[in-house]
Amino acid sequence: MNRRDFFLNTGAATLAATVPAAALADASASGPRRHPKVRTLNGWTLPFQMKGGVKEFHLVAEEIEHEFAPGTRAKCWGYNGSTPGPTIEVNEGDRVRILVTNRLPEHTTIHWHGIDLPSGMDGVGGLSQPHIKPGETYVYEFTLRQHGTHMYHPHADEMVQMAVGMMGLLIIHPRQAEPERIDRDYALLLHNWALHPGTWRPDPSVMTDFDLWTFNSRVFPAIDPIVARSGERVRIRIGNLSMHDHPIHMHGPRFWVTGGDGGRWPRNLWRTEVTETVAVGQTRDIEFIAQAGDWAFHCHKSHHTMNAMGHDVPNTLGVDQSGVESEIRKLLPGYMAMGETGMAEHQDHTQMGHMPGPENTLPMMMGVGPFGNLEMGGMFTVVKVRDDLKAGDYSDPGWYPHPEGTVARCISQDPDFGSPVRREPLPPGDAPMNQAKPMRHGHEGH
Ligand SMILES: [Cu+2]
Repeated sequence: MNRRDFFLNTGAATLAATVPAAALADASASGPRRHPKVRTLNGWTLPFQMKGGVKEFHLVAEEIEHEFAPGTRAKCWGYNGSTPGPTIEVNEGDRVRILVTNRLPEHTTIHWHGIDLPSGMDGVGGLSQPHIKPGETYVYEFTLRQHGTHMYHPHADEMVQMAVGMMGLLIIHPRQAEPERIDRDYALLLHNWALHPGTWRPDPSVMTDFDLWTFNSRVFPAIDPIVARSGERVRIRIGNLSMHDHPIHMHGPRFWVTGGDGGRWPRNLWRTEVTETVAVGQTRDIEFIAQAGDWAFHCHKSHHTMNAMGHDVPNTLGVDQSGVESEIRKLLPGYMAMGETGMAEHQDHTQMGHMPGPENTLPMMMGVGPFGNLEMGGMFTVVKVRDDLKAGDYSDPGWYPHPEGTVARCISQDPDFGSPVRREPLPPGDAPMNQAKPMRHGHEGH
């Protein structure tokens, strides 16, 4: 049995012996807390005041200046100074009162997505309540009769207000302790933004072709890592209020899909997966036993791990542009022919300052790791698991120190190396591609 199977088969038993005592001792108003506090990547949790047995929260809908990553900011709308708004973390059985003050230039409401509540508290402007006009404060009050990963967002001029960042997470812990103890509980909200290159305000009219794809309104490498100690049980809660479905993929250990909008599923409904699609308007919880290493965690739609790029450019892959570049430069000074051998050179150019992009616009690819460029942006972060972390230590442990002999390495630089079995090439056809020059090996520079 290898290490991975060992953990998958005996994870719960292993953990029982390693439960950090600090997590058990943490007490809340409704008795001893058997779960760690949810950690919203790059985000925060809204404090409340206890008033006559009711947990009272106060959300403020307002315009904010938001940073997607150093180098790109925008005028967005959010709650209490941030997008996504602060996470509301409560317990099943709690009575909550949520004040909502509108400091936007137009009316709004808040819909408590997936919450079982009186119809008049559901927050659909015009249907279940009057709109909250600029300057007004409304109050919502209900008792939580469920648990799970939920969300909140406006239900008034929804297309605009969500496109510019108005959303947040609402997480309800179950009344009963969960049978498999969670050691670390992370949460993130998926979104997309049409922040066109050189502009400062997301464009709400875009339906599919977005510039930025975000975890909690941040793009890689400005997204916090997901940190854990080997053997810990980690939950990641993922909500999606974007315009696309996102197949969220994790490298390393397989995970179980253990719940979603409906709360934690009975164990016989759990699925072992390596990718789980989180559809628009859905939430999914995944759990895994942490395994030492640096593991990529990202949306598997490859355009969703890129930042701003043109989507209607001609395909230059395999096109020899050597004669064209100087001609185009007469019309477009600084034009750089790219893409003949692929797009990887893009990050080299932007990092060397050869290709300054439009103002307020991130390069398409970013992130530098211990072995070079990661060529990623958007919905990407790293699950960093170490053997020697303290319980509750969430600080970035740096890059993984791979044990000797466990890193893929170069053994030849000769393209004719060895005698791999290859299929016979197709006989020449009539297509004009066979008259074109063959693609050159390597990168000969510009
Ligand atoms: Cu995606």
